[in-house]
Amino acid sequence: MTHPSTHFSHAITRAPAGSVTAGLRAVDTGAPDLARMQADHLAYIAALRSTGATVVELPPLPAYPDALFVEDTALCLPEGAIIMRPGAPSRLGEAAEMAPTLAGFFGEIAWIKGPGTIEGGDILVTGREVLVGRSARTDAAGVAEMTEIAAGWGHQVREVFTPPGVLHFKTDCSLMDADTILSTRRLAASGCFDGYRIIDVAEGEEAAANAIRFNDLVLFPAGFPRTRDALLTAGYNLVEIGNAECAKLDGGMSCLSLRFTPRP
Ligand code: CIR
Repeated sequence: MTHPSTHFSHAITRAPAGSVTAGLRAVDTGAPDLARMQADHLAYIAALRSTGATVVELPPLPAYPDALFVEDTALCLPEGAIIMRPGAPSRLGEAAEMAPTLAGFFGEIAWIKGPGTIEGGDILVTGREVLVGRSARTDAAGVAEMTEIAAGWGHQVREVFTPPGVLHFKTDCSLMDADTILSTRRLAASGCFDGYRIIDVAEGEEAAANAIRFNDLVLFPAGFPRTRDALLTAGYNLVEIGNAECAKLDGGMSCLSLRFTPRP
């Protein structure tokens, strides 16, 4: 069944810049390999396009090493787009860079003005509500400002908490269909998904939790066979995308795109 939380006509991506080697990371496991990251990025875009969607590919932004992780710059809802206010100081300027592109698709553009901060990686839009996880990047004031805007557009927003040490709420979960969430056990244990159908990420494969449902496909990071098999058994169509280079910067499938359907 198609649903606005899983089915989209458009996506926006941004190509990685050479400066990506200076991207933020919690633990340094070595510099990402740009050529390999570019190849994975192209495979990701091809997978999005294979569903029939239009993908807008933005050029690299060398001044912002993390700018390929476009998801953090905005929240796209059917009624309009909300430009985020990233909590990482080095990423603050990325949001304004995204605004003109979104203005070409949405009549309504709202801005998080601050002083609070909020990043798109902390927001999961399900078939029922908008879940927003407080984290080291998303604070109470940022959640409150976003909530006021989204509520004005008719959305129910629920504040939850990202586990300590986890970058973003969606680092640990993904929407598979309007009522089904792929989640790590450590996040689901908080009870934040009670009432949803939960598919557990396999023990030891926590990095598989960040996937995206995009139209009839699930874009899934390569290298997590037990979680992949659980999703295949549950009946999802999967495409595996290499994520080893983005993972060095704590990035995953959701971070690499904004997904939306413009209102005619
Ligand atoms: C950062 O620390 O901001 C980037 N290196 C990774 C951002 C990942 N974005 C996401 O999970 N939405």
